[in-house]
This record gives sequence, C-alpha cells and structure tokens, in this order.
Amino acid sequence: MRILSGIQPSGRLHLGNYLGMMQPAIQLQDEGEAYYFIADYHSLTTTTDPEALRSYSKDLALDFLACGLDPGKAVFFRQSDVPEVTELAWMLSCVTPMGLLERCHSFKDKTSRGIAASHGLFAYPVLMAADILIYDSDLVPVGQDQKQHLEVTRDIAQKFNDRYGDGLLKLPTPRIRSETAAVPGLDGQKMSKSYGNTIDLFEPEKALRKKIMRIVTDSTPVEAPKDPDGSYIVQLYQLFATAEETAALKDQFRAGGRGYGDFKQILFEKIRDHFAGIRESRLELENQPWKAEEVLHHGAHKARSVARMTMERIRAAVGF
Ligand code: AQP
Repeated sequence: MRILSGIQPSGRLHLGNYLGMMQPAIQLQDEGEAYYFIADYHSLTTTTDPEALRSYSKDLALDFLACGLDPGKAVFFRQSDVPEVTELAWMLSCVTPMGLLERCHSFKDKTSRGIAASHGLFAYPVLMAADILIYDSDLVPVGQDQKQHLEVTRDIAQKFNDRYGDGLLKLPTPRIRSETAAVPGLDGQKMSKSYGNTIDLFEPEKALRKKIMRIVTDSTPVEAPKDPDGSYIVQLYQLFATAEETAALKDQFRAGGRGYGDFKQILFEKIRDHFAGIRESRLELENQPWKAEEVLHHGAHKARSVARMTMERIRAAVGF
C-alpha cells in the first residue's frame, strides 16, 4: 500500500495540521510505503515572499522529523524537486471540466477572504490530483477540509482513464480521522493559518500560553456553572487528554466556582507537556540543519524516479 500526503510551507505548523494530517501520516508510515512532501508549488498560491517560503520550508522539514517522520520508513521530499508533477498537472487539466473546479469550496472561501483569485489558486485541486496520482497512491491521510479535493482527484483520474485507458491512474482513498477531522481554532472556526486563529506547535512557551488565553469564551461569571459541551477549551483539551481527564474537566465546568482563565491554564499545561519531547527533538534538529537537507535530498531522488516511471507510461498513453 502506498500512502501519500503533503503540507504547504505557508506558515507555522499548527495543531490542526498536526492532528489532522501529520500525526496520522506518521502513524501510517509503519503500514505501507509512505511518501510525504513539502508542498512548495502549492504555497505559491498564497506565499509571495521568497525568503518566507524558504524559511517555512526549512521549518516544515524540521517539524516533520521532530514529530517522528522516520526517513528509514518514509520517502520525504520537496514537491518542487519533482517537476514532473507539473507536467502531469497540465495533462490532467486537459481532462478536467471547469465546472468541477468551480464547485470547489476552498477557492471560493479563500477568494472571499481577500486572497487573489489567480489561476494557480483556481487550479490548485488539479496540481493536488497530480501529486497523488503520480505516485500511484492508495491512501491519503488528510483533514476534513481536503475531502472535496480528494473527490475531485478521483473524478479527474476516472476521466483520464476513460479517455486514455482503463487502470492508467489509480483512484486513491482519503483517510480522515474523525476525532481530528476539523480541529477548532481560538475562535471555534476551523483552525487555519489564513483565519489567524491558530495555536502553533513550536511557539515559545510564553507565547503559547498567551495564545491559549485568547480562546473565545462566553461571559459566564466565575462562580456560575458552565456548559462544557460548547466550549472550545474542552474541544481542544479532549484531543490530548484521556476520557477520564476530559470527564473530570467537564465536571469542573458544571460545578461552577472556577473561571475560564483556570481552564485555559489547564489546557496550556496539557499541550505544553504533550509536546515537550517533540519540542526537545526539534531544538536538537535545529542545530544540525544538514540532517534535514540530507533526508530531503535522498527523498527527492527516490520520489523523482517513481514519478519519471509514471510519466513514461502517461506520456505514451496520451500520444507523445
Ligand atoms: N483545523 C484543521 N483540522 C484538521 N486538519 C487540518 N488541516 C489543516 N487545518 C486543519 C490539514 O492539514 C493538512 C495540511 O494542509 P495544508 O498544507 O493545505 O494547509 P491548509 O489546509 O492550507 O492549512 P490551513 O492552516 O488551513 O491553511 P489555509 O489558511 O491556507 O487554509 C491537510 O491535510 C489539512 O486537511
């Protein structure tokens, strides 16, 4: 089984990215041939500063390794080190109906928030399809927000196969872990870089605490009982706590007598402790930047050789 996933270097890694994609992907590296990549072509749709892009890419490589990506098990590479993927994207574009892309929520959502409506942003799902299809991927671990793009990938692959030959491209299956499919941000909307509501994994401790203190709550007074079910504090806490710990926190909400500040402090300590080991590994890796470069170099070589083989088959099929 081949597993594939990617993440854009368009900002700092946040809890949504980690729980929705990175952690499940890393767990899956034991179950098949894993291909994980830094989606730098994709991030050109939103990241316009070259220095920022370079720095985010470097950070993401360290993040992945610190979080447990094992280069002995997974092929880890930069998307732009496999330029064949852009050739496949063009070929896929030629079988993709405009209507299919026009229906994509992500484009409408991003342009409604002021991101320039470039052709790249519109055609993003086609490049994503190429990313997946060029490696004959079976399984794609992603968050809920990518479900529609996976459906588009399957539609495009089917159209390509209908035109050029059955079985040419493999139809992938998404793997969406229900508990972490849409991690809420500070304001309860989906945690997202472009909503400015993220909690970043590698934020310094003081900044992390400050962020958590900004989680939106209602104005119930300290002494009054509080509803745990609608609380974003509880929603985030349960992602890191045991069932018993979550039940105990909910009881404290219902009992009254404690303010939201206390509960935020409990959440802060939980997150801080949960990531203590990962943060330490990240610091060690920062001092050995060549390690990540080496891993990416080897990964690019392996990924590119697979992509080239696919493209030989595809180029012949379209009549080149
Ligand atoms: N809040 C989230 N909950 C669960 N999964 C999430 N993902 C992102 N946010 C959440 C998953 O992270 C992976 C990487 O996605 P990406 O590189 O496309 O980043 P993104 O979706 O663009 O992340 P953002 O922060 O949401 O960025 P913008 O602001 O650009 O939309 C994907 O698998 C995604 O599902």
